[in-house]
Amino acid sequence: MATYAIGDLQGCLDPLHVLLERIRFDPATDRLWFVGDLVNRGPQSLETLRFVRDLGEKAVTVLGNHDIHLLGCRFGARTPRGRDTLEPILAAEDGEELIEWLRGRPLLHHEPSLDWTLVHAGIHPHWTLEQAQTAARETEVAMRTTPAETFFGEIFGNRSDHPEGNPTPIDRQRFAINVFTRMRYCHADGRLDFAEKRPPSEADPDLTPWFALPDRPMADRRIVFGHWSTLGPAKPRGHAWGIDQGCLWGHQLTALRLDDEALFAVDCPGARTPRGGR
Ligand SMILES: [Mn+2]
Repeated sequence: MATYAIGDLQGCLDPLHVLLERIRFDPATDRLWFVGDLVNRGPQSLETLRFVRDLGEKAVTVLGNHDIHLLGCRFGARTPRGRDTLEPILAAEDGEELIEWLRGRPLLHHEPSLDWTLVHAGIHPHWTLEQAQTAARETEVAMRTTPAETFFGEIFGNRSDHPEGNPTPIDRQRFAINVFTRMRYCHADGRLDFAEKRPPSEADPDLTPWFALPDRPMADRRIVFGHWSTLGPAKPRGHAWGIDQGCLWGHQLTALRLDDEALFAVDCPGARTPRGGR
């Protein structure tokens, strides 16, 4: 029995099938953890969503920014953009079931027996595991129980960018979503940056990758994340593994076996050409 974390799919289902063959995935005993961004930009968003949903308890998925964008589009808070490939989901006969399933996914998953934590983008460098879990649970409950038009009407945007200074529950929840699904770099005081997407070697020197800020309470805990296809090779940075290897962009789809940190990768045909960086 093994648990594999799988990188960002973004609607690329064929490479996932090739990867599952490569790791000889056995649904009877193995488990899959998806880092989120199941949908958007790639060619098979609807089919990917159905496939992962149908894995049931054999899979864990956390929400990514593209998944939240899809929910925002469904509930009237966002408009699909030019390169989006979300229309087939919104138009599908089972679209509502898929949307409700997605809306029930967590922002953070922690498995004590493995001592691994799964998130899409990262965990705020000031947070302990317990603080991160509290922020995630509060936001997940609000996402499921607040009227969807209200919740998704409020949670987008950059205005919650610091762990302090979020006076209301919705400000805290917007900050949590920005941390768990969008963060790459932070300022020295822990404030989030939303603009820089380049690799650390080329980035604004005033910015630090979230996992490299000093005195991070979770520095010795194992975290697996996606979202950052320009970060460089899949490897542990501290104990944080970034495994988005840019499947959508014609690079690779990766699986990290959490039990022994063995890495598996398959080449991807490339659904999109980068425009101004990934
Ligand atoms: Mn992402």
